[in-house]
Amino acid sequence: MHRPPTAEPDAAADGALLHRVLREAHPFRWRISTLFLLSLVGTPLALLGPVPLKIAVDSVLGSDPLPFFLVWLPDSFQGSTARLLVLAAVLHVAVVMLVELQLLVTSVLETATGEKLTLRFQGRLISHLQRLSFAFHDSRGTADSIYRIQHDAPALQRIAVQSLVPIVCAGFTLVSMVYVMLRIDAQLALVALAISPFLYLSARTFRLRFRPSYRRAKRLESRTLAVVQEVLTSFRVVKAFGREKEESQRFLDHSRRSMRMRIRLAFAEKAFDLFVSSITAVGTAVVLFIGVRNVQGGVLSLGELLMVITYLGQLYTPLRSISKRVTGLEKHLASAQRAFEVLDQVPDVADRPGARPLARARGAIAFRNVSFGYEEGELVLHDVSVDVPAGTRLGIVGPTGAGKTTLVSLISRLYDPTSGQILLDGTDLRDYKLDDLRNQFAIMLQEPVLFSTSIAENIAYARPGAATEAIVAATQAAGAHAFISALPEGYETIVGERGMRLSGGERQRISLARAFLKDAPLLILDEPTSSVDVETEALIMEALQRLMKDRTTLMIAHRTSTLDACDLILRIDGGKVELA
Ligand code: DUT
Ligand code: MG
Repeated sequence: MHRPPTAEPDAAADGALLHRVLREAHPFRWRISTLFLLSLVGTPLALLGPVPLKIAVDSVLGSDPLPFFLVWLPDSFQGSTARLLVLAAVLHVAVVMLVELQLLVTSVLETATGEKLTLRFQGRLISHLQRLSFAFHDSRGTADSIYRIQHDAPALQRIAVQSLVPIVCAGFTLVSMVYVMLRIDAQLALVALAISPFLYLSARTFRLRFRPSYRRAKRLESRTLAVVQEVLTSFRVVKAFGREKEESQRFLDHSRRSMRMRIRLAFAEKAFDLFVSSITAVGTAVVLFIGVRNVQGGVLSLGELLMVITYLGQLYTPLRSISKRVTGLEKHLASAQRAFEVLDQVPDVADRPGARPLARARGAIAFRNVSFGYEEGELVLHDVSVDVPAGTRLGIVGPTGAGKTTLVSLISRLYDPTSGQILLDGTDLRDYKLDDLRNQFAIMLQEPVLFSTSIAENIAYARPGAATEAIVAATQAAGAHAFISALPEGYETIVGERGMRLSGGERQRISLARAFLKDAPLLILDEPTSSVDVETEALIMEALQRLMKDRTTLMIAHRTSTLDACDLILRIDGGKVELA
């Protein structure tokens, strides 16, 4: 159900995709319009480019009058060739500087707009990914999501800013160049334009031929990233089993495949460029041929021919850039589509319309005929009905794999039941606002997860901005203060990625301190003492006795010593549940 669509999209889908990109770019429409206008200024600037040369050749060396747009100059200019030469020289420098200035401003605005657009889109992706279910992440894998955010999302700016603006501008330049050329020499202009159908056809062929390859290249690259991620996050296991060589090999195998694909595509792109340039070169050659004949025949002045040739370059530049960018668009559309696929995933667990707020729950939990399975047709829990009055300390026992963790995951809505309902204080969990609901729980996971920051910040994760005194108090209550204080840097010790610089038992106690700090009405403890010795267990249980006071507690445990603290024992076996 979470597989990306495998069918390759057609041209209509490309249109829809483009439309969607433009909708994302809508908040930036003013910046993009400004960018567009700025880029358009490039056209008249480009038209001015060959004018100094024409003045020098036709008016300084020859005796033609100045071009029409310079007729306002005083007559003293018209008469003196020396002054005209200076004019041509100054004009040249001025035009070059204007062109460069325009390029500078355009490129800064382009980068700023593009980056902001991407950032906003990446923000949307990451918040959406966080709303998606575990089921989605389990089936898709984190590396693929990372790839989509980091490498696919920027395609939006490549399309909306770096492709569409230049394509439209090039279109304008093209039209004005055609107009200018037609005015100078209609025959030459038509000859020059005769190549455009070839360009169009070749661009089309290229797009159709390579569209699937771009999409495949993206898939290959994201899979390679998945291998890297897997190897590095399971580094300990890899080392412990001495499999470094095989893992490197696995990475290289994947990498090599995407490398080959990239080389093939790079070759195809450059071959296409070569083809486009050859076509325009043929156009230029034909114009040169006819143009020289026209000069010889006295139809065209030498200056005009030079100007035509220069303009021809400027006519072909937008033509070439349009064909290249249109083909480049294919690569970016492939990425954009992958990024949009993330947004198209509907969160399994979401706020119902009209969900109600919840300040602090009393803590009565009731399961009503709850069944749940991770996969369709494979139920882990069958028709569970249990009442847990507020303030109960419920111990949960059962063989491994029975569904204990699953049961408590349902209570904090990490998953929703396949059928039946779970009530908190008499109301279906799904009728509460999700954020409010999750705030009611302090959860201590079976495998404590820490972030690669200081111990203090890890504890404060339960309540961002908590005062140091509160953190220390929670830590003392959790029986972790002693070992933390003994560390050289105390609470400021950086725990390493996923807390790897601490022992299992140390991590468990930090996680317990989090639960103390959170001070939530419901407490969920998944084997809180599984990684500690008997002595520490006694310490933690003593701390827990205090924490469990006046809270509804669900504690998964195996040892009877731990379960002694509970009022009620729930036994899970074979998906069935019974109170003992
Ligand atoms: N299961 C899945 N997908 C998951 C998690 C678990 O299919 O994401 C399966 C594995 C197992 C069953 O659900 O067959 C119950 O798993 P759970 O983690 O709830 O078992 P447990 O009672 O907590 O076992 P343990 O004592 O080993 O923690
Ligand atoms: Mg478990």
